[in-house]
This record gives sequence, structure tokens and C-alpha cells, in this order.
Amino acid sequence: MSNTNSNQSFEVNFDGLVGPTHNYAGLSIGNVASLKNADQASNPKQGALQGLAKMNALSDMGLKQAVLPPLERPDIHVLRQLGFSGSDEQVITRAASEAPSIFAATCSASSMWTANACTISPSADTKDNKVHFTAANLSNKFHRSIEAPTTSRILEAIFTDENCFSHHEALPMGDHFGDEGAANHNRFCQSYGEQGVEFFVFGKYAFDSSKPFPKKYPARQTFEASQAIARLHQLNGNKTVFAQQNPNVIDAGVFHNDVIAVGNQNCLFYHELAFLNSDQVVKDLQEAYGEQPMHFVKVPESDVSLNDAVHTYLFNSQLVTLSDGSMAIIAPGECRENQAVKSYLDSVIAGDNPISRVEIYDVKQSMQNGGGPACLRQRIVLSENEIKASNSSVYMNDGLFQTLNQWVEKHYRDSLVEKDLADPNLLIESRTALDELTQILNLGSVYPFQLD
Ligand code: SUG
Repeated sequence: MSNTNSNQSFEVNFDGLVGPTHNYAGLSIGNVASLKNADQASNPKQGALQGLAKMNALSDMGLKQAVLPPLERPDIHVLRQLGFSGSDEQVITRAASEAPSIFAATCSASSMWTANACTISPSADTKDNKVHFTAANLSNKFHRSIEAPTTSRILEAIFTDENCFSHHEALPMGDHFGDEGAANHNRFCQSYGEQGVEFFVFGKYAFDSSKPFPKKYPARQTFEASQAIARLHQLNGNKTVFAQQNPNVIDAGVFHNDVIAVGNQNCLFYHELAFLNSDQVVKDLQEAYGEQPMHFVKVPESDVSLNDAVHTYLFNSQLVTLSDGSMAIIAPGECRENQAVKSYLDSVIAGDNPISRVEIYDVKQSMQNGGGPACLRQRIVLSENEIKASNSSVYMNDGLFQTLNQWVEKHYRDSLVEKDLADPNLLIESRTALDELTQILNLGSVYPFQLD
């Protein structure tokens, strides 16, 4: 299955580092875990170490792994835009006492879920043969809608070479072009370096209210946003498939498609209720893919209920290709605790599909905010030359793993509750940590506090 030419391509997982202000503020309506765990104490240190352990394990499995830094929080710049003034300390104190909900939103470490950071199309799929990046506007949730500017600066600091990489601004803000990045995007291909089928899943049509839409919870991704990304990335229309998420699953807590489906190479692993008109979706994907048959691993409600899928995050697993060409499911610890899901995972290995292995990792600090293994990573397919053209300091190896563990141990707290967020020392600690991190990762100045 792997490409043997001299410019071989790889899928590289860029995981988000859990930031120093990781906390549970109940900010995401429609995300069951976020609301359920609101106001619990969080442990940022443990969260960051859990994420690093997963990155290191995948790197040890022979997969290419890299890291993306967290954003600066609280976002003083946004608080100033909203009229809080004075020194940074006064801005924090005023915002926390006069507008605690707004303040909490500016403290979220939500950039850890890098699946939402952007959508990326590999050079094999784009007309100009460059890798295209569009930062996600994340307009549906205020705390996430403030991520894009710094996310873009970070991506541009890693993928600087204009001959290889093309960066697009986030789509216009607002519900009509709500874009949640790669959480609603998969790519199918025979080998990573060949032209693939890009699969965009959306929650509603923003310009046609006669079409079905969820009634209880918001649809964060629109059809029109997905189409705009495909246009910006210069994708081939015959190799691009758009599908609507089943509105009922959004209303059951599936706020992104990656909570109910995941794809890799020739395989789509999905719950039978994931899409509207599932049969048509399967037909469209197969037609765009070509003559070789794809594997559609459909999980019936009778094996794993929608409720179990939402609570265990079975489908928020990573589906990765191992060196022997078979695939592994990288699942969260919660999948082991649910009998139906555990049995299903045992059976999938024996089934007629490319999946040969299941690996379980504990990412509970992230899970309690609705972020599983797949939320924590952005997949970027890169050729060897493109890897060489990017910033080498972000790629995981034993040395970087050790350095980042020490960095977390040195700078992170092991408990945070809401009142701690207003502690001006937390801002100082975070900025000190991030300043050091930009040196470790050789990023230059990317944070507002470094640019002021
Ligand atoms: O956007 N949770 C994130 C979880 C994102 C998961 N990503 C993917 N499925 N790709 C969200 O809802 C909760 C923050 C809080 O409540 O403190 C939060 O933002």
C-alpha cells in the first residue's frame, strides 16, 4: 500500500498540545461532555502529559508525528477589543468580575483540538500541486471563534515555503460560513501520495432553509463553507464528495462528523446513522474513488448504539496505516469501559476489513471536554520534500518528547478551577511557558504578547 518512489508521501499527525489554562467551563452547547463536566476541577499538567504520551506512542509505532503549540490564554487582546482596559492584570480582574462568562470563554484551551484548526488538502489533490491550508473560523462558538488569527500565524511559521504551501484566510465569520476544519473532512486514497477523494460533511445548508437541519443543537458546519474550502483548495470536482450529516445525530450530541465516522486510505468506519442518505453517500464515494473497491465498515445501531458512540467516542478514534499496510484504531480509554463497544472492537479485528489492531490511550482530560484522540490531531499528508521544506523542530522524536515533558512539568499547574483563571500569575506563567515553547519549536514570534 505504501508508495515506493523517491518522493514518498506520509500522513503526519499534528497533535495539539494541551494548554496551561485547560479547564472545564461548559462552553459548548451540543457537546454532551463539555456541559456535563462544567465547573469540575481540571488538571492541565495531566492533560498535556496524556497528549504527549499518545504522540510518543504513535511515533514509536513508526508513524510520523508532530506537535502544534497551544494558543495564548486568557486572550487579553480580545478582552481589550470588548472594552476592558488598563494593565493586563486590570483587564483580567475587570473582565472576571464584570463578565465572568465572557472571561471564561477567553481562557479556554480549546486550540488543543487541532482537528478543528484548519482544513488541509495535500498537493496531490490540488490544481497547483501545493498543500493548501484554510484556518477554520469556528464561528459557532465564541470561545473558538477567536482561534483563527494565531492558528494561521503558527501554520505559516511551520509551513513557510511558498513554493510548496498555500495559506488561506479563515472564511468570513458568521453562521452562513460556519467552518469547523478537518473535524468534518476525510480523504480517501490508495497511497497517500496519489490523488485522493476529499470528503466534506456538513450539518446544514445555510442558504436553503427548506432542507433538513437539526432542531435542538446547532449545525456548526455549513454546506456553503465546505464548498468554499473545496474552491479555495482548487480541488477536482470529480474527486470531491459532499454529504450531509444526519440532523438527528447532531441533536443526539454529534456536534462534528468525527464523533460518528472516520476514514483512512480505502476505508470508511462509520455508524449507520451518521449520514442522511447513507447508501447514496457510499455510492458517491465509491464512484469518485474509482475501480478498486473501498471498505465501508458500517457499525449498526444494534451493535453500538448512538448513545454509546457519543459517550465512548468510539468513532473519534484515529484510523492509521501501519508499516505492514494494515490499519490500527487508536481509541480512547472510555471504549474499554463499555461492554458493547469493547465487544465490537474485538470483533472488528476479525472482520473482513483492513483493521488489524486496536490501541487504547487515556486522554481523559481532553475527553471530559468532548475531545478524543481524533480531535487532538490534524492530519497533514506531506511528501518527503514537503517535510524537508517545513519547520523540522515540530516533528516528534525522543529528544523532543523528553524536552516537552520537562517543559510541562516545569510550567503547568495540576489543578484549575474557575476562580484560578482570574489569577494574574496564571497569565504570567502561561506567557513564560509559551515564550519558551516558541524557542523549543523554533517558531519565532507568533503570539500577540510577543508581537506587541
Ligand atoms: O469545540 N470542546 C470542543 C471539543 C472539540 C472536539 N473536536 C472535534 N470533535 N474535532 C468543542 O466543543 C469545550 C470547552 C469547555 O467547555 O470548557 C470545548 O470547546
